[in-house]
Amino acid sequence: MKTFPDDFLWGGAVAANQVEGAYLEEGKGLSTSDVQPQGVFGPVVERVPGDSGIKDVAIDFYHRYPEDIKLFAEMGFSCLRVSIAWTRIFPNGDEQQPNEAGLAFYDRLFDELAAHNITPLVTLSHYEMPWGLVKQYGGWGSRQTIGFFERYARTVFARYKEKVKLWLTFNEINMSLHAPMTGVGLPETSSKGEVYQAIHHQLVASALAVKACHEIIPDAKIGDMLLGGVRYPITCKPEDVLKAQSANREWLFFGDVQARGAYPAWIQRFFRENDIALNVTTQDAADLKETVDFISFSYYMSGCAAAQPALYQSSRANIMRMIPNPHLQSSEWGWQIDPQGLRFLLNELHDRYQKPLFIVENGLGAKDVPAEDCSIQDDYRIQYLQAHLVQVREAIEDGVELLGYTSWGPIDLVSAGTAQMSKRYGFIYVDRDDEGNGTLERRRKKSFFWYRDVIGSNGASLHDPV
Ligand code: BGP
Repeated sequence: MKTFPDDFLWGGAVAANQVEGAYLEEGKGLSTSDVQPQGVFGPVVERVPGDSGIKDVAIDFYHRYPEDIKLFAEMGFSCLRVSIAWTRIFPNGDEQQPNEAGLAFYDRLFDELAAHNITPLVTLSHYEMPWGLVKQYGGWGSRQTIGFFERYARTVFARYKEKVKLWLTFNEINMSLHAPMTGVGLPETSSKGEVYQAIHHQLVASALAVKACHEIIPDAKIGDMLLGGVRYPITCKPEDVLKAQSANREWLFFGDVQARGAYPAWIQRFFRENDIALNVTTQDAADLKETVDFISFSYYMSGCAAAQPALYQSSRANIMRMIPNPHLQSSEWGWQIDPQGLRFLLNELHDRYQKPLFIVENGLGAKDVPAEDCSIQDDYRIQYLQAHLVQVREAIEDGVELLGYTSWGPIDLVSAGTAQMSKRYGFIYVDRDDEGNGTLERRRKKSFFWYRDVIGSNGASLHDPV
C-alpha cells in the first residue's frame, strides 16, 4: 500500500493578518494589510479614528489561539504554519529596539503549540509589511528596507531559536508582479522596472535572512514560498507551448534566484526588451548566493497560456491572468480545480531544484451553509482535498522528496483576495459573516473528522485516484 513518509508533517496554514485581529493591540503598528480593507488587490484606504474593517478582529485568533490549537491537536496536526506580524515586533519598521509585548505574544503561541506537539512553520512576511516603511521610505523600492527587514529577521531568529526550526521568508514572493502594494509596498501604478527593482531588494533581503537563520539557528531549515501558478499551453501549437514556458518562468524566476543563487540567463533578455536596468551591486550578487534549504509553495489551481492575445480577453480577472482550461471544473470563485496539476508541479519543482519540497497551502474556498441541526456537511471540500492528496501520494511514489502538507485555512479566516469571511476553507467553522456579525464560535465541520482520519492513518485512508 502506498503511504506517506513516517516523519511527514501534516497540518494547516494561516497568516497573521487573516486570523489574529487585535490590529492595534499591545503596541502593534499598522501594516499594509490594515490599510487594504478590501484585500490584496483592493485600494489603499488610510485609517481614520473610529473606522473599522473585517480584518481588525478577523477570527480573534490573538485571544482564542489556545482553543484553536486544541482543535488542531484533536485533528492530529503535527505542524501549523503561522506568520509573525512584522508590525507587532517593529511597529513602524525602522525602530532600533523591538516591541517586547509583540515578541511575548509569539512566545506564548509557540509554547502552546509545543504543549500539543505541533511543530511551527513560521513565515516572516505574509502579505504585509509596516505601513510606516511604505509611507516614509517607499516600501521595498528603497534599499534601506533590506536593513530593516534583516534586523527584524535577526531579532525573531534570536528570540525563538529554541522554539522554531522551520522558517519561510516571503509568502508567495512572485505575487508582487500582480499585487505590488501587497508584495513590495509599491503603488499599483508603478512601472515594471520599479517593481523588479523592489523585488530585487526583497530577494536580497530573503537571502540575508537565510544567511542569518543559518548562523543563528544552525539546526533550522529555511525555505522560500512561491505561488505555484502552473500554466499549460492552450493547444499543442509550438507557439502556445513557448508562451506557456515563458508564463511559467515568470514565477519560477523567483525560485531560480532563491534556490540557485543567481538570476537566470533568460531574464536578461526580458529586462532588455522591457527597458529594465536593475541596480544590482557586486555585494548583492554575493548575498544572493545564500540559497534556501527547501522550496515551499501554494497550489490551488492551474490555467492555460496562449500565443494569441485575444484569448486572454475572455479570461476571468483571476490573479495571474490564466486562460480557463476547457477540461476542468471551477470553484465558486472561478478557480480551476486540477488535482493532477499538483503532481505535475511537485515533479517539475523536484526536477528543477533538487531540494526538498513543502506544500504550505492548498484548499477549496467555498460557501458553507449550516444545516438545520447546525452541522456543516462540506463534502465538496473533502472531495477537493482527497483528490489532491491522492496526487501528492503519487508524486511521493514518483520520487519527490516532500517534507509536509499544510492545507490553507484549517479554520475559517478572512480571505486575502477579497476580504470575505464567506470564502471558507476551514475544517472548523467560525460564526462570522462578511459584515462582521456573528459570535465567533468555532464548530467542527464534516471535513474535520475526515482530515483527522487521514492524518491518523498517515494517508492510508485516502482512496485511489478515480
Ligand atoms: C494565497 C495566500 C493566502 C490565502 C490564499 C487563498 O494566495 O497566500 O494568504 O488567502 O491564497 O486566497 P484567498 O484568501 O484570496 O481565497
